[in-house]
Amino acid sequence: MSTRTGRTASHWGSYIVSSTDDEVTHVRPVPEDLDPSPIGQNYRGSLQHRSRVTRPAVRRGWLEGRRHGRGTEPFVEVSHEDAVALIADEIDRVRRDHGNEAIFGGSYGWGSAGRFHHAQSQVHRFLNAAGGYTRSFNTYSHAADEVVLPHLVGDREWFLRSVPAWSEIAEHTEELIAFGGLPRRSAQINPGGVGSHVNVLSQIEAARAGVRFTIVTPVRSDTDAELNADWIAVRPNTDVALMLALAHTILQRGKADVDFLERCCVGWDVVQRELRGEDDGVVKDAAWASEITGVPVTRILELAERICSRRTLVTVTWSLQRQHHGEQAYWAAITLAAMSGSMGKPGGGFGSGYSSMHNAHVNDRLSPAAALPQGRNPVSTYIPVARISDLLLNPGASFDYDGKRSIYPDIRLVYWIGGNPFHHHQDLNRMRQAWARPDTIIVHEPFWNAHAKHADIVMPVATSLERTDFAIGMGDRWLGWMDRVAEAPQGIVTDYEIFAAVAERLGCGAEFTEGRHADAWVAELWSRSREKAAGMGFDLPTLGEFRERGSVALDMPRRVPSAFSELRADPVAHPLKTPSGRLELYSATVAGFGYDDCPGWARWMEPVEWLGSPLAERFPLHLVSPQPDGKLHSQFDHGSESSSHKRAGRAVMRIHPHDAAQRDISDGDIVRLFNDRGATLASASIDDSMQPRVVALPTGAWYDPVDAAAPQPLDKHGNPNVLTLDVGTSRLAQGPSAHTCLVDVERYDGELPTLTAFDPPEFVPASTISTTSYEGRGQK
Ligand SMILES: Nc1nc2c(c(=O)[nH]1)N[C@H]1C(S)=C(S)[C@@H](COP(=O)(O)OP(=O)(O)OC[C@H]3O[C@@H](n4cnc5c(=O)[nH]c(N)nc54)[C@H](O)[C@@H]3O)O[C@H]1N2
Ligand SMILES: Nc1nc2c(c(=O)[nH]1)N[C@H]1C(S)=C(S)[C@@H](COP(=O)(O)OP(=O)(O)OC[C@H]3O[C@@H](n4cnc5c(=O)[nH]c(N)nc54)[C@H](O)[C@@H]3O)O[C@H]1N2
Ligand SMILES: [Mo]
Repeated sequence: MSTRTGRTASHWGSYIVSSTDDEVTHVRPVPEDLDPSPIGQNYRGSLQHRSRVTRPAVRRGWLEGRRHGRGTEPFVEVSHEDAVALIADEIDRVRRDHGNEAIFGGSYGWGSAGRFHHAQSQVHRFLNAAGGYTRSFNTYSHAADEVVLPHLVGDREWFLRSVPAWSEIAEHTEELIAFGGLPRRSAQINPGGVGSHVNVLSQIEAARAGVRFTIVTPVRSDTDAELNADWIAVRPNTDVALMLALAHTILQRGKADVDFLERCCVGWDVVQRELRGEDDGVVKDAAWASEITGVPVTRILELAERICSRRTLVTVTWSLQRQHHGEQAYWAAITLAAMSGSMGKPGGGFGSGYSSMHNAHVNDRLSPAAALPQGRNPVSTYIPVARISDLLLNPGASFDYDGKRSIYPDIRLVYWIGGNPFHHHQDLNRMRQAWARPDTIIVHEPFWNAHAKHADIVMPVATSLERTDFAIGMGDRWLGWMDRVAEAPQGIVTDYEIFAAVAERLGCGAEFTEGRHADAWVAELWSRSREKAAGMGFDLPTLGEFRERGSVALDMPRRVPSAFSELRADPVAHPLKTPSGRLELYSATVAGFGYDDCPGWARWMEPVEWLGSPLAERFPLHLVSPQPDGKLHSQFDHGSESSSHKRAGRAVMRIHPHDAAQRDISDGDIVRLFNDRGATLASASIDDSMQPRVVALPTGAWYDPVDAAAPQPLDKHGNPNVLTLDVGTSRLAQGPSAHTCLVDVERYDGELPTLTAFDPPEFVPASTISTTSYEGRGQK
């Protein structure tokens, strides 16, 4: 029996992990973590779980030369060497016959923490060495805001860093109005790692210091109870109407901050015309918004009064822009903040993502981290990240994006590591059709999730617990060492080692590895990080000392003056990086694009689906699909913490008692959620913290179809993305619209199908392959 104890770091925190015979037995938070996340408990028993991919596997039909059959056919296990040869030869065939733009390497996903073994860095460096690939832009997290904010404020990164931090809020803010709430579960996560969780503690301190919190969301529990927040229940996807009515009320009462609006902004005239309805004949007053949002007129008037008479911070969660016309939520919130009188004053104005990610506005430190160099991608074709199904379904079609018009290339090969599109993408039944199009799909995965099961070539990989690395979370104070706390099962190597072998066969091995083994790269990146820190005037320990100590606190605060306080003080001396130098409440650039779904100023436009649309007669409930409590996305869904948030093995859907009673649904019943796009089973939780006619089903349950060959199979496990809508936020950003989705729910009285999400696929021996043998294909 061999036991080991060491440190690891993850997107959800750092832990001391013990293993016996290479399986995790104990997980303890590191001592410096003030509010550790239970998500780390998922590691226990996960490494040798039956869902582990243990050998390279190739879909039988692919070996027989067929494209169709993904997700339904058995796999043939092959040797590592044979798999490497199949991958290299297929990449070579595609780039020779179709050019490198026929390779999609956009490969979105969070992967694991660790500077060197970062999956996206690895795949992009590898594909660049192999001649390039079609890439993806922006994120699922905040694509719409990434594209729209630069038009309003110029430098988005700088602007988001300069919004009030929690310490400033505690001192100066009187009213914090949080559209989308401040869900405490989301703040467990920070990309690249988090040494100590302090976000929710900072929120509570602000509440104790007297900040009054108001959350505007369809889910009352979207906040820590200690904040004592007022709840304004809003119909999903209607926040813009509410914001405009608040703005209209402020305008009517003569309380708009005309000085700031006229000196520091452009477009105040357009905003007034919009609010007064001078062009469309619709006055955006409280009565108008009450009809749309379901918020009583008196509450709108009262909230408007507080906003313009007290030091107010208006915040929006990222979820508000993960919906149809998501650009407008940010635009309207900034417009409201600009009118409030608090913009550019301590603790006031606008900010986003306060609880969407741990370090948002609690930690903002400079990073000394050196990144793995990516090389150069000579291919220029791209997609906005959430247009993946459109790309595969419509080669040659044109699409709009931020003022440009581009063409979807014809993708023959998809190479995806460190992400799970069967987790993250909307309308999975549509995506499965798209998935049937390319010649070849190659995936590296530690576990047999749906992404692996729908691939042609699956390479098993070591998890972050089975390799050595170091983590530096975005903005974080702590640098964390990552020990190899277990050995990967026999024959399983890291992404890096797989790419090194494939690159070798493709003739670009030296370019990819530069002659270094993985651990030599870790040492190299650490020494480059030390140099970088030294250049900034900070000392980092040697690699040996770092490993010994396990973590290092590095205080390199990034001091950014408030974008808007400088602007307010002197807009000529401190212009924003916009065409006008001012805050563009009206953007001539965006207006000039001529998009009917994204005009050049904040506007309420009905989303394609919402509780006010005709479709609500057939599907009367709005589905929101928030982030899951017990895990990050789909990662370690087989773990104990994730399982503890399920019932009868299914994800839990929350529903208001009234909606449940109407449908004869009792707490704990298995229910079927459905619409025209698909259907899934979940366990019903009757919960009066839900707004009536809204149901919430978290993301993350591994997609588990009853009959994978059917066009619209029932998902057994509670994955909301079989129901969600796959349209761009608008022609401007083309972001995902996950939170725009109508459904209905019924009690499921049928026989409960057995869960197979965590079972490996069927394997058949290589001898059963007809036509082309895999040896033949591999040597082609
Ligand atoms: N309906 C709905 N859908 C959503 C959202 C929503 O709000 N509603 N939110 C969206 C958002 S914001 C995001 S960011 C996405 C997240 O979507 P993803 O980032 O795609 O989700 P993850 O589950 O984190 O995927 C990571 C995958 O990488 C694997 N992995 C981990 N480490 C490694 C490694 O070192 N090497 C390799 N090869 N693989 C590794 C894991 O096993 C897992 O399968 O989901 C989006 N989808
Ligand atoms: N535990 C955990 N934390 C996570 C993640 C995870 O997977 N697990 N993922 C991380 C990632 S990648 C991201 S991008 C962030 C995302 O962070 P967010 O976008 O902030 O998180 P969500 O859970 O998608 O949405 C937050 C809340 O918005 C509300 N909401 C939905 N639609 C509307 C609407 O139209 N109007 C209003 N007013 N409210 C609405 C929902 O009730 C939901 O609870 O979370 C991060 N944190
Ligand atoms: Mo995200």
